[in-house]
Amino acid sequence: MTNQGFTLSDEHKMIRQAARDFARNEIAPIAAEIDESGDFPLETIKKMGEMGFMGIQVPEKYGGAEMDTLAYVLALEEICKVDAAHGTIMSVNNSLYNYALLRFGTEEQCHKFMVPVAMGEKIGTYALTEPMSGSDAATMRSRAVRDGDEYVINGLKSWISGGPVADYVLLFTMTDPDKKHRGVTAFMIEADKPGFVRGKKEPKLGIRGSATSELIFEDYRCPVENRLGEEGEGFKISMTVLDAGRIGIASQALGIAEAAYEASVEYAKEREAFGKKIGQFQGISFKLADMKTRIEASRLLIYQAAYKKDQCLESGGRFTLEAAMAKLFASETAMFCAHAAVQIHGGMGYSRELPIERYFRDAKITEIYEGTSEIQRLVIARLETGLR
Ligand code: COS
Repeated sequence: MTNQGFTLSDEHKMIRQAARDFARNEIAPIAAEIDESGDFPLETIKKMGEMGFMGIQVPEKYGGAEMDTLAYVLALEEICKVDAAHGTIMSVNNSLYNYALLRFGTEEQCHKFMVPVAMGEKIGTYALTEPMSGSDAATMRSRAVRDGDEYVINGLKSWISGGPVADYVLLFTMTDPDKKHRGVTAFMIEADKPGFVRGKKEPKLGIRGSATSELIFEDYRCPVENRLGEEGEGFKISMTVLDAGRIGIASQALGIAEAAYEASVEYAKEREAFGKKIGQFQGISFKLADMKTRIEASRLLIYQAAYKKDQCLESGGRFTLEAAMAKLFASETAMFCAHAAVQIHGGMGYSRELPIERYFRDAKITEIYEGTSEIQRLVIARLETGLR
């Protein structure tokens, strides 16, 4: 959505087409391969950086494409339509990592930590979750203790996207456990420093190319100048940034849903049973109608959230509600469409010869990470009723 209502600008159409072409030419040939191997696609991510996809909203002075959130969601949707694993990497780097630096980083921090990530030369990631702290994000056990001009960090982070390869990590950890969520502080971590250890790589159902691992901190010494924001501001930073991340995940879900839908339409028009195209049976055609309707509803929620986010950049307000609604609806749509696509394709939907089963496996995570569907419902209901 832009000032021109539902019409996309030429710039928006251009980035969407560029992402579509890139996904078809560069990502499609390796999508099944990285799903099988679980290898992080460093080469294509570098090329995506060169295309401007790793810093879409980052100002040009920091090596980015300096476009708006709508441009970001349009490009991300196209990438995810072909491969959700590349989409996760793009989403984490753009809307969790870069956005945090843009909102809360100093000039020096932006130059040091954001420029190489926006250009696709380095990988950034976001580390909030711990083994005993997922939805209840404020209960983390990792600690940072101030020692002169440094903090000494110890603890374990889990389920970190890009953990096996990340060069920089936006880490949330406790500096004052007595203050609960107000005792969380954010730090920019450099992976090549002593005390940073990559832990076990997670064997996963889907988005397997976006490798995920634990990160272990063993007396890691972080200079004070690498603290993001003030002591105790970390929880708010983590939540503010997750609002942006949720718009990215919603777009990822939309891309997966569309891929599942388009394949299903083609199959319904080709495959015959009982002397008819299967799309002529209501059992199939009504599924297609429901898929299409939910996809378009998701798109509108995502565009609304993107628009609100850009408005908030100027006004300083929050887009928590819009982001949560977009993520909730789009992720459940992705699961609905992937489920229907497998059913429409029958045995072929279950076979690894087609990407349908991959869409099904990839869709599930969108209902879990960056806030489960249950957390999105909780956020929406709390904001609407004021009750807790
Ligand atoms: N933007 C800015 N600030 C926010 C915020 C947001 N979206 N959400 C909460 N806050 C602030 C609140 O305003 C409150 O501030 P004060 O310190 O001034 O009181 C503070 O954060 C604590 O908020 P709240 O009391 O609502 O925290 P809860 O512990 O009840 O938890 C939920 C809130 C459950 C919504 C939060 O923990 C959450 O989103 N959990 C899911 C985490 C997640 O998505 N994990 C995935 C990690 S990435 S894969």
